[in-house]
Amino acid sequence: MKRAFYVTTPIYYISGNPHIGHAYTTVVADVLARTARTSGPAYFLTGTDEHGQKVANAAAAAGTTPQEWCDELVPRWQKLFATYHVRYDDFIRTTEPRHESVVQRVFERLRENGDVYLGKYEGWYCVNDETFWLEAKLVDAKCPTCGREVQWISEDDWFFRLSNYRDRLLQYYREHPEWVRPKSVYNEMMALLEEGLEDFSISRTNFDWGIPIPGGGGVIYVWFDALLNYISAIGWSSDPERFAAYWPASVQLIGKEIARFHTLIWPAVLWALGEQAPELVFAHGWITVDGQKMGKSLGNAVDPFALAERFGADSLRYFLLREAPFGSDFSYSEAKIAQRHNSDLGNDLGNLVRRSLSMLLKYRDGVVPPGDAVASEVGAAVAALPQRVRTLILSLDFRSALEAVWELVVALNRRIDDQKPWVLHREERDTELDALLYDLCEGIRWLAMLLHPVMPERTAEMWRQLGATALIDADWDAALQWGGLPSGTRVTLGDALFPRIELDAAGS
Ligand code: ME8
Repeated sequence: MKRAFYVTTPIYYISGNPHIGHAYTTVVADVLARTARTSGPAYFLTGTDEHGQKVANAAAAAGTTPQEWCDELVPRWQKLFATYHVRYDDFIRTTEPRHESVVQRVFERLRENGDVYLGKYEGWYCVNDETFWLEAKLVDAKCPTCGREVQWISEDDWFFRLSNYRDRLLQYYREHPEWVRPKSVYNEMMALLEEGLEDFSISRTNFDWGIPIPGGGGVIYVWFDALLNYISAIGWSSDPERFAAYWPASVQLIGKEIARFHTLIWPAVLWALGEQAPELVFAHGWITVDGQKMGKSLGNAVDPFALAERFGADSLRYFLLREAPFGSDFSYSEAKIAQRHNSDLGNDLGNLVRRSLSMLLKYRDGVVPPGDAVASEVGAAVAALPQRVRTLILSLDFRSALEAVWELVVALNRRIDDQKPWVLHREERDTELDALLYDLCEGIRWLAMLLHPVMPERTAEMWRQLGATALIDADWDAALQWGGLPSGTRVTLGDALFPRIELDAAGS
């Protein structure tokens, strides 16, 4: 079996409603998986993190059991992803037996080989982040990440021998300087490694909403449980052939606040199991509002459903990938979304499609004329574009990838302005007009395919208006040869692809 491009998102806590930050990481993973599929197999996993005190507290506050609470909330996440046209291959819930059995097996395996041992835990714990903190890391005696009160915990716990893996981690970081990106996060993790790593507790006895420790003695710490979703979903220990087709993951996407778990603890756990570390962990930046991370806890979360209704999910997907270099924080505002929508999508792309198809209807009854693929200058200029776009996307430089695609949008618009089809028509220069109209339609076909991973729904509409009958998500190398659109194809003009959104109404 050819090894698939395996991409994951964090699994989300279902302690409240999803917000646009959750859509962000998942959309990025979707774009990666869809792009990888243009040249081979891909597998995309997302899901929900359902155990732990935070979810148990949310359920208690709602007067329900944790399981009922989770069952009620999971569909909201699934609806969010459907609204944003996300096509995952698997959605894992940590309360599913297929996951729980793997976590227990891992625990037993590590207890047998001595990586897990019984000790006494005393220390500070933040329930909101489900994280233990050293006293020295607290800020004003509060959690350094979310600023909430921490609680003192003292109990007999099972520990994971993380300290044993420090040297191997250091060596791995030095030999693989690109395995954690962006560089700022790599450097931060390297600094933590140099300070030293302590063993950490992986069991809890003061509440019971979690996976039971085999043989009794409490439940497994939610983070230890959660990280294992990335391998339980693909058949670790139950389906070795399937597991080998996917692991190690190609890209694990996370927000930067959970880098410590994914780039220090996670590789060590994998090594303890005799497995490889993922190829890349990319810890992206935050969507911020007034300089603060958007989140449930700060009460500044934006409802992703309302947003999709207002701007269109595909415009938001485009905005999220185009607005800032991937990795950095970026501030969110409706005015900025409207600006991207109106300018890049409406004026550049939408108008190109509209102008081209209207001219084809006017001058050629909506039927694509024969072109001259060999002599086409645009065709020659864009021959290497698909490969370039794919490489940029798979190296997570979404912004540059979109800029590269826009070179084609700009080139086609410029050809209309320079060659003035209405003049060609008036002067009856039919061969030139045919060649131009053909290139415009073929260019639109290319744009629809190249932008399909980013805007799956709007590009499908472009495809429909173009009258294209082949598959829009076909292998790029085979389908993106200039001249691929058959002459004789009949186009139809539909509604505007990106109807203008007034800035005032969008809160500018
Ligand atoms: O941490 N900007 O779950 P979580 C960008 N269950 N991305 C954001 C964001 C923002 N303002 N807010 C959230 C957990 N995210 C654990 C993970 S994994 C084994 C367990 C995204 O519900 C981002 O990907 O708090 C972040 O890491 C994730 O949601 C956190 O989701």
